[in-house]
Amino acid sequence: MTDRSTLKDHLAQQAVETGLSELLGLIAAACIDIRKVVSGGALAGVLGASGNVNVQDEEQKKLDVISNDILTEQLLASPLVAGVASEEMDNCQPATHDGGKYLVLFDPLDGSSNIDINAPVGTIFSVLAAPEGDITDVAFLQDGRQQLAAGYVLYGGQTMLVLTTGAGVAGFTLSLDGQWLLTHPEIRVTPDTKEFAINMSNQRHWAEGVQKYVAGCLAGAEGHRGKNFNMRWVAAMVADVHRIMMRGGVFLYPWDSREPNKPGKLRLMYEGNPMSFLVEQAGGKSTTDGRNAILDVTPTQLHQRVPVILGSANEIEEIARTCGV
Ligand code: AFP
Repeated sequence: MTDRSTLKDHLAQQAVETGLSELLGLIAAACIDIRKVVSGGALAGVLGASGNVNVQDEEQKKLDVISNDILTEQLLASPLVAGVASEEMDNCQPATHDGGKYLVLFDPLDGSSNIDINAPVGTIFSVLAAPEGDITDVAFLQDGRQQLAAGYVLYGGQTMLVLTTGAGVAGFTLSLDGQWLLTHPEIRVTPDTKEFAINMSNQRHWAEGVQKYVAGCLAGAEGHRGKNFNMRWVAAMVADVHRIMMRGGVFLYPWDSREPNKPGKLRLMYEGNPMSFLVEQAGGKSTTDGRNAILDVTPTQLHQRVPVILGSANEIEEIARTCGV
């Protein structure tokens, strides 16, 4: 027996509307199914490439496809859902029934390069209100401030769901008997940090401001920051953001010059927006470049990319100052 609140209790206590609460329960349940398939690994024959590429020309892993199918099938079966969009699908999929109130966007398995090495992966999701009329890709092009809920599930040492409905951020741990139990009632991102996360192998491609910021961190106590920094990079945004939720830090996947017509690697609708909503609800900050908030970016395409800088509020302000804004 436990006296911890379940996900359902918590949403009821927060007075989340019944439909949204039910929908979040469905997403959380689908993620338990994804957890089971991920855990099967080589025994279940689910590791390795699927042989396909996605709309962004990235190789899909078998588990990307399986996770995408689980979420798509389970969500579209619900009368609450009007349509879904995924990092792994070219276009949105409208429901075949009428009357769904919600749109769900997801990166079904973030951190694909971690799958075959048994390192952390996760699912990221975002919920929007469905507009009147036919559901096409355009219906999903709502800015990040319109999100009704966002969250992620981290398939790590523990399986955790971290969720916001716009009134703070709560974390739930999946119990051995399959219940989401509230373990982190009020997650706050510490305002100060000595930890940064960036893929250093791209250093030569970054803009000058980011070069200067990271050089300041690397200079440590002898440099102008006057303190030593630690660096971490899991290559799964879910895990990097979770670390920031737990102990602060900053995460940067900034603009770089590799493909100047692509303004970043990460996807606005499946990564940038949901993670920014979570981080801001936990007291952190998020920006594309130090000046502009990710949540204010007007989406023009479902698979749009965006530079992402987020985490501890004071450190994001330091980045903004260093980047000259
Ligand atoms: P996938 O979306 O293909 O799983 O990639 C993961 C990711 O978008 C994000 O989760 C990581 O932070 C980032 O890519 C890692 O990128 P690098 O491979 O360039 O380090």
